[in-house]
Amino acid sequence: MTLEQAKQVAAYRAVDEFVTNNCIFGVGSGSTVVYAVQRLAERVDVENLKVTCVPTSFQAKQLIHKYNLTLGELDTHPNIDVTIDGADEVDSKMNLIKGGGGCLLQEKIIASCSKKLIVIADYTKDSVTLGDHYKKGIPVEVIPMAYVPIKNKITTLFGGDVKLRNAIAKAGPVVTDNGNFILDWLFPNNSFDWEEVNTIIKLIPGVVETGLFINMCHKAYFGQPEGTVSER
Ligand code: ABF
Repeated sequence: MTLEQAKQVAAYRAVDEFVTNNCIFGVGSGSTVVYAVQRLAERVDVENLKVTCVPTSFQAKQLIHKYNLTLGELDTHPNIDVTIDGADEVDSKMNLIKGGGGCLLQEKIIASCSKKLIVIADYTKDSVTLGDHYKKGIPVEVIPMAYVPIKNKITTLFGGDVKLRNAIAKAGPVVTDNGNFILDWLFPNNSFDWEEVNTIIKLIPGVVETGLFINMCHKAYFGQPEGTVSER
């Protein structure tokens, strides 16, 4: 089984368990979520479900349109029943690193408005501690004019290295859906209290959001190499 198939089985399981008629559904971002939206579209078609989809990114909004699903927004649907989203890493305490795809701010806003956040991922995202497998660090979305002082403050406070994320095949930094930059903090060890780290980084002026999702994830599904799905 390929990694793509592992993503697909996790996504299908989550949609089948958590999406119900008349629910308000938060649509995550990334490649695994594409399978969740495909499955949702099948179910809407076959079961005639009514589901309102609130996107976490421009990509998610495009997916909602592509599959002719009903688009909602927080202005009209501020209480979301369930959000299904990907992650870059999940630790044994259900702490998440998210934002490898650059959509962490809207993902966190939508997660914070959801009764349940369900993570879908392949088995490579399943870790005991953050950093076991994911080596690209913790994303931090920042106001562009402040990226250098924020970078310096994070390394002074916690060590490690902080890199401004650059766009692939294009000169210049990645610009998020919200017009901000992303810093990736390559943390020096995995013995941090992540809740404390998240609070401290968020208090630095110019930081908009971090990719640390603490105490937000209700359940995670990991597609396995042999085609099964493990859950936590
Ligand atoms: C989003 O997409 C992000 O928070 C995370 O960075 C990424 C996971 O992508 P994929 O499903 O492609 O691994 O959920």
